[in-house]
Amino acid sequence: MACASSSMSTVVFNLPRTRRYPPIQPTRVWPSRFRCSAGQTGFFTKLGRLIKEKAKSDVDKLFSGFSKTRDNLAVIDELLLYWNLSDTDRVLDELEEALLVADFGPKITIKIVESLRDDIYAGNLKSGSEIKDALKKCVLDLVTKKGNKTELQLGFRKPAVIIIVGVNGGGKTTSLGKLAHRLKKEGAKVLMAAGDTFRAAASDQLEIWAERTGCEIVVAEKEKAKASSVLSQAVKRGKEGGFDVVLCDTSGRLHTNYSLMEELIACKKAVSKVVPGTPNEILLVLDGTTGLNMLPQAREFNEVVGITGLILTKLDGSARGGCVVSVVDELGIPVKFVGVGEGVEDLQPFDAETFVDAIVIKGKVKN
Ligand SMILES: Nc1nc2c(ncn2[C@@H]2O[C@H](COP(=O)(O)OP(=O)(O)O)[C@@H](O)[C@H]2O)c(=O)[nH]1
Ligand SMILES: [Mg+2]
Repeated sequence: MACASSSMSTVVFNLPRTRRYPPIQPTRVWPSRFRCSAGQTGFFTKLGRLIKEKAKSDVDKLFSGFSKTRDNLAVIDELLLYWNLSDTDRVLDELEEALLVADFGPKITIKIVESLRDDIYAGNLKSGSEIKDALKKCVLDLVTKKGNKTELQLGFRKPAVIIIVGVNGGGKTTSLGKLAHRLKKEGAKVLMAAGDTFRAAASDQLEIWAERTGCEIVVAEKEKAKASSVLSQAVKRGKEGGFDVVLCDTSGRLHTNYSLMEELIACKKAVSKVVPGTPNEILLVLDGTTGLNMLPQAREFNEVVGITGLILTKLDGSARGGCVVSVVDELGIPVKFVGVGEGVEDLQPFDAETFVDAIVIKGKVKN
């Protein structure tokens, strides 16, 4: 096992971990013309785009992931099926309630309902199905207007660095593992960095994901190592070992804990010293089951470290999928992935149109 001391005498890293992890399934080999080498800009752009395109072809997962939210909104179809002009106010009141229950939030809900009311009374919407289409368009506009950069932006230098941040238990480590799987499937060479040095079990959990996905991992040998040192060593290893992407896990932290939030700034600086321009992405993991309660923490994380994208997890267990719309509208940060289960395939690239279909498609409104 090759060992290297970090600049801190107390911390020893395994570089690289010599255990060989069998991949859970054969990885697809990237055609050689797409192969990444430093300075070749096309690879990362294609990687981001390809991962995003999969979202359109893999809609079933997204549909089942949002089934609880869709069930919540199914009442809209019933309402619109029997809509007529004299019934408008009652129907819109009920629509308002359905949107609030699905956690669209009061601001967005009022925006949507009032826009529909104006269009109905102006004579622009004349049937239930026209109202439903207008509703879908309204939601789509809201998610795309402020958050349209849903593809991973990995820059052009190798390795690209992604840091995953968020509160405890939100799904950071799990999402990192699933993301590694996606990137590997597209032919990227992925290194994991166990930057959650707070809990002893945290790096063990990430090691299991390394094993499942066939990735190499950098861990601190001693407990309570500085996260910034671990990440810095990992990015060095990534650079020397010809890795395409380094995925950095971090400890869960409350957005109200100032010193822990400062640690994230140190992590950011540490990786940018090794590869200028990194981290390319700082992805904030938000637990979808908390609905709109996630907004204050997202704001704080964004102010301290500058979040480039969101991963909304556990949407499979939540009927509050409408919060996606409010989060994007309030923060102006794109949702890049959604977690729809605990399996390795259960991280879906976020696609706005598929999302809107997944939450409000149910049945056809005829009139
Ligand atoms: N149902 C479901 N569970 C998830 C999802 N993402 C994570 N989890 C579970 O949430 C729990 C906490 O996840 P973990 O990755 O350890 O959170 P961390 O503390 O932020 O690193 C674990 O039991 C995960 O399996 C998801 O998208 N759906
Ligand atoms: Mg974790």
